[in-house]
Amino acid sequence: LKTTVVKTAPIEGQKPGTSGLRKKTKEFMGEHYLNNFVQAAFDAIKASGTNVSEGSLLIGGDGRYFNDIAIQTIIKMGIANGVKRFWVGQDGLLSTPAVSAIIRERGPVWQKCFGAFILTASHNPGGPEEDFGIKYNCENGGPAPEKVTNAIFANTCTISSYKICNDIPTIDIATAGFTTLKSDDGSMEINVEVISSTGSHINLLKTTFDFPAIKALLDRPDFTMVYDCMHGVNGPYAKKVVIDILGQPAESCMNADPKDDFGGGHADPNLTYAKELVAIMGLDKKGTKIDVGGKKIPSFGAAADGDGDRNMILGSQFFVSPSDSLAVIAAYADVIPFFRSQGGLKGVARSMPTSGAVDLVAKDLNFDLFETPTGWKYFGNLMDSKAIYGGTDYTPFICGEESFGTGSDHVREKDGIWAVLAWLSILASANPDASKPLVTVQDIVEKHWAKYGRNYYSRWDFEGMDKAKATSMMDKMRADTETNTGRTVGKYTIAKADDFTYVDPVDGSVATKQGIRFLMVDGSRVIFRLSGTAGSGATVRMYIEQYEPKDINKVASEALAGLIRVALDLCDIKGFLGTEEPTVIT
Ligand code: VG1
Ligand code: CO
Repeated sequence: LKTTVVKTAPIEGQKPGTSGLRKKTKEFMGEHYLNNFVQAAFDAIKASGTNVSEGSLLIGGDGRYFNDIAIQTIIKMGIANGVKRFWVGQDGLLSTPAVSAIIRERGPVWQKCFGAFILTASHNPGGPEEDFGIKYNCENGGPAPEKVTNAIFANTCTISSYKICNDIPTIDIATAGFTTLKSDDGSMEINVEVISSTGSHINLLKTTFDFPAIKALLDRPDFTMVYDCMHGVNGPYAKKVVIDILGQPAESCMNADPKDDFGGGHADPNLTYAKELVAIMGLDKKGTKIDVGGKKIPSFGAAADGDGDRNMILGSQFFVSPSDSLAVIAAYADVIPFFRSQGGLKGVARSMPTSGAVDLVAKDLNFDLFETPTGWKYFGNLMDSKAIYGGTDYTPFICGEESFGTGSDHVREKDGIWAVLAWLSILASANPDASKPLVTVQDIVEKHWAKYGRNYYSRWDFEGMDKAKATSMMDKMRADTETNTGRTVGKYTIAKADDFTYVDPVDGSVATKQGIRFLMVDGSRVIFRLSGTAGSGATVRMYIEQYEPKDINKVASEALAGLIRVALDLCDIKGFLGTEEPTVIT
């Protein structure tokens, strides 16, 4: 167990984004690239007061290309940095929500887990020519907060060497069990435990939901479901739950074998990339109905991303927008035992660009409501407000983002399969009598709109843009916020233009420059951000929202057409980037 100190130099651009560091796989495989980042992380973890020799370090990933090699590297560097106990997901596989569940289940009771490295670039494509990523989660099971990611980044800018223990054999991560490594003189012992990828997470889901009620729904002869795992890490979890536990036919899960390039696809659950599922559900990429030529359309469809934390929910020929999904789940929280048993839902939160549909539910049902910047790391403090900070108790808690992320305080990450089970719970509660016609996903959403009104919503992504030009476009809007406030554009008057700043109500930390907002007098919103997950280049995100209290049955793209025109003019994307054609619309 000899530690080698390897000389290195800072590598530019190792700043973690919205959710970890993501780059081209080839860049990650370059000399010292992963090592520098991992050493920077260990140094930041130690500087924050953690004694890494006392706890366990969890490691796993979404199975993308380079996952296995990266895991071995992190073990070798972990040993050299003083870590004595490792837990590794079997075959190197762990979904992001499973990581959170494992830290929270095993961490407190057994060999305290101080954190986890998750090897994933989430919804970005994988493979040697595509993206790789790494993120660090803390002992509460949630993504490292900004002060930790900033410290990691600062370390990557000054690093001059890293420590690695090169004389250990490659650890077998394919078989569950222990590997013990001893130093020559026997004075030091290292344990690597390969653990079940699915066990902790599925145990938690079983106590969160009423599985027998969900099974009764799924067993109805008029109900079928299909869950597209898009060859990401979600497959083993979906199969265990849907096929093994809930007893559904094998066809209920598709693309459920994890592949290191996600089968060449783009494991991002939206109408554009989950093409195969979307067609099975009788829709096109705009969410409009298509002719399926007499084929039977399943009653319920869902998809997951590469690391299993995102979800898309579909009914038969019906798309549920993520913002609406969040609002509906919050409205029906009481049908889920996890919430009911704790006296009912108390708090809800959404990221700033997510539509205000959930706000209406919060107001109606008296939940505490929070608006946070994009990214899951901001929700954690709210959920831990009492437990860790001795503040107000906002739990039980539901949170979500427009980007197909939904979750609750059962873990500290968004959780794709949780959202699927939440929807199945809602459907089960709406269908107590199997002899009556099925109340569908569409019925539930339309009933919700009829009660609360509808927040028409769309996100336009412009991917692969020139970074400098995209930045100038954002800078221009930022500089113009004052002059834009009060201006009338088309039929909209801008009540306020600003750059979103978040002050964390729990610890007072401030996050600035979180998105340019145009808040219209009639309550409509137009928002612009640059993505913090793009592996290369820049992605401009344009979010458009318009509320209609009564007129709820329009096609979203038509309802929003006027506001979209205004949005394109406000940013002048044509002038800056030479296009008005988005690459993806969600
Ligand atoms: C995107 C989404 C954001 C999400 C993040 C991580 O970030 O917009 O809502 O939390 O991805 O999701 P950005 O900065 O590219 O807009 V995941 O499933 O990729 O970890
Ligand atoms: Co993800």
